[in-house]
Amino acid sequence: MSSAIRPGSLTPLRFGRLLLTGAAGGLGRELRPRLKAYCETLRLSDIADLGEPAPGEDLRPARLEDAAAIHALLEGVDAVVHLGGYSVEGPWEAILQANIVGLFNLYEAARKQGVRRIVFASSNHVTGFYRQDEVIDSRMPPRPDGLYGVSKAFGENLSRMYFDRHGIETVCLRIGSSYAEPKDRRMLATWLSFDDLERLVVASLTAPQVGHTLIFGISDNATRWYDNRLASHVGYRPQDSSEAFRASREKAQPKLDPTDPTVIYQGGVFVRMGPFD
Ligand code: 15L
Repeated sequence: MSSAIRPGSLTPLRFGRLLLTGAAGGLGRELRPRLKAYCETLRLSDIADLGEPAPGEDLRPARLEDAAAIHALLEGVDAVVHLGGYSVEGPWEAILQANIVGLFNLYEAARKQGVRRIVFASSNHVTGFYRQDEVIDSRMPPRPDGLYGVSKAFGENLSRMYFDRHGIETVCLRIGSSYAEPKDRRMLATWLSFDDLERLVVASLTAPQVGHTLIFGISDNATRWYDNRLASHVGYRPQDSSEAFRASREKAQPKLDPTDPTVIYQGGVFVRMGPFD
């Protein structure tokens, strides 16, 4: 990891070349302009259109299931923010290729190319079958709420193995609901503002030692389902809260059915999604 001060800037350069996958997705588009301040070159990859490169950007379209392409993608990279993959519940084959085969390809490429730090977009759906009246931390066993959650639990285990066997550090972000605003009452607990997303990713990239860490990606919300005390070494300090939206979201959803599984469990509607008809 090279460190230098960009001439005329107070922002210290932390990386020569930083790779952001899934750069054309919702969160990728938010992070793309924000991560530029932390590297000399920001390499961007996705299967969707990445538009035109801005100064300091290196566009590299690639399919995660293409091992040779992913090997080349990681050449010369100092660290990876991996948002790429299938990001919701869906058909098993699509999830298998992007989130299982694709993640193996990414970690094999990291091992062979000498990449030593990865920030992996996991999800709250790894633990979606815990109840909304429970507070969980990273010691609790996974309780994935669907095939997407299972694939993210696989990613957390794969990255754990690559740390234990090969010393590649990973912070697994169990991202809640990262949008401009919380969309419903459930998101009063799961919301992650875009500014806090940036804080979380940068802390995960720059913390001196992370080993293999699981951290819940949430803002400083009053409704607490997640306890991040075991990840305090990451140094993530959220500054936003969903409280500002409570009145409007509770007004929009005044009554919740306490027998509805999407109200009982933290995964919300994901607990009844998936190809299980
Ligand atoms: C996720 O992991 C999804 O990627 C995102 O689109 C939201 O559905 C989020 O979970 C959520 O639980 O709100």
